[in-house]
Amino acid sequence: MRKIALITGINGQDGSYLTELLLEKGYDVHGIDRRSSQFNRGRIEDTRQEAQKRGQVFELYYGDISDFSSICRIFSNCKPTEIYNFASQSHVAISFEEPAHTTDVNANGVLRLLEAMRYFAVEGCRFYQASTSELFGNAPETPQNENSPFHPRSPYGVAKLYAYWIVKNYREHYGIHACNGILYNHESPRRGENFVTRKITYSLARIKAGRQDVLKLGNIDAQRDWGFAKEYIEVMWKMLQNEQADDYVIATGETHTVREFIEKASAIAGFDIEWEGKGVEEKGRDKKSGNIIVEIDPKFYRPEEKTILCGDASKAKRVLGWKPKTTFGQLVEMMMKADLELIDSGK
Ligand code: NAP
Ligand code: F7E
Repeated sequence: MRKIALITGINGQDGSYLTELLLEKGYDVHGIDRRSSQFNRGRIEDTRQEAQKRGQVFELYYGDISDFSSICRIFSNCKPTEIYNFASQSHVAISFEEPAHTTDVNANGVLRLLEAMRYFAVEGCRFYQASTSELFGNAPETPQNENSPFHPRSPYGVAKLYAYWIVKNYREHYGIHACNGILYNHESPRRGENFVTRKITYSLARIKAGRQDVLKLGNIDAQRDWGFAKEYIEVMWKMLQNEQADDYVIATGETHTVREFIEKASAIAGFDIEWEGKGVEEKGRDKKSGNIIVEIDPKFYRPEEKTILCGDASKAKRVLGWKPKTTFGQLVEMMMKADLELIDSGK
């Protein structure tokens, strides 16, 4: 049978890596492209041109998962055999600024996709939902696994919790092959510039080039379980190939602080950082130049993050044979070097 994938959020970090993987595997790829005032296909445009040269199917459709009519039109046009839902207002801090929009896209959007699937998708079509460690929020235990209690702490986490349950319900009630990938933070040189890892590497590269003075951050003692996005994509595909649909925690099992990320990245960028002061007054000074390059700005603080979000991915290892390979140090180096090159190239 021809494999036809539909990817929502195809222009995002994960959508772009999954597109490459599925084209390599010989899939026809269709993607939902949300209209914006500027051309926003930067992460996938080269791949699209190359796929078209090879004669592979790679189609984009304007649509939005808050618009049921657009979903129905796209489903009936491309008749997917696998659907990967990445479309989301994906920024946790911004979900406090746009709670209703976040809920409409991240919760109701998933319901719309599942409903459209019942009526327009081909028999046996499979569904992947981009779920998140933010479901755990203030969970009482670390590390978290598939059985840990949920306690989301943001409009983003609450909306994703609805999505998690509706996916599970459609699986149990209608027998749809639908999986929740409960993914911890995953990063890459393609990460959006307002997530903390990319904000650090992009800003340090700009400071190095004399195009920015200071990097302003919130809580630099916050800890995260950071993996490499390209490796996390592979396991999403594996989930949909497995006969039994299920939910999986995907993580490295290690946490690091934002501070550690800054220290490693700044060393690669050629800075020699030392910390002075405490709390909001803390600053990072480059010993070589004497310049302050990191400052704290309470604007970027989040509501208290008590629990250490760290995942136990042993079920994915046991059932799907997946484990992460890229270390924290390699991830920081890859991202820092990519941004130094990007800024250097003047693009
Ligand atoms: P991302 O780079 O922010 O991509 C999100 C994509 O969703 C973008 O292409 C965006 O379109 C699209 N989108 C937003 N609202 C939409 C709407 N109403 N209709 C259609 N498309 C819409 O996020 P990512 O890092 O690739 O993450 C992919 C998914 O995994 C997201 O659902 C995220 O919540 C979830 N997740 C991510 C992580 C992580 O660490 N990366 C961890 C756990 C879960 P534009 O390009 O037009 O903005
Ligand atoms: O924050 C701290 C902040 O915005 C990471 C999304 O992909 O992963 C991501 O959500 C940490 C937090 O990612 C700044 O307080 C300090 O503790 O990079 P982030 P996130 O909120 O963990 C989850 C799994 C998802 O599902 C989401 O879609 O860094 N932090 N200072 C900062 N964070 C940001 N953004 N900016 C700062 O200045």
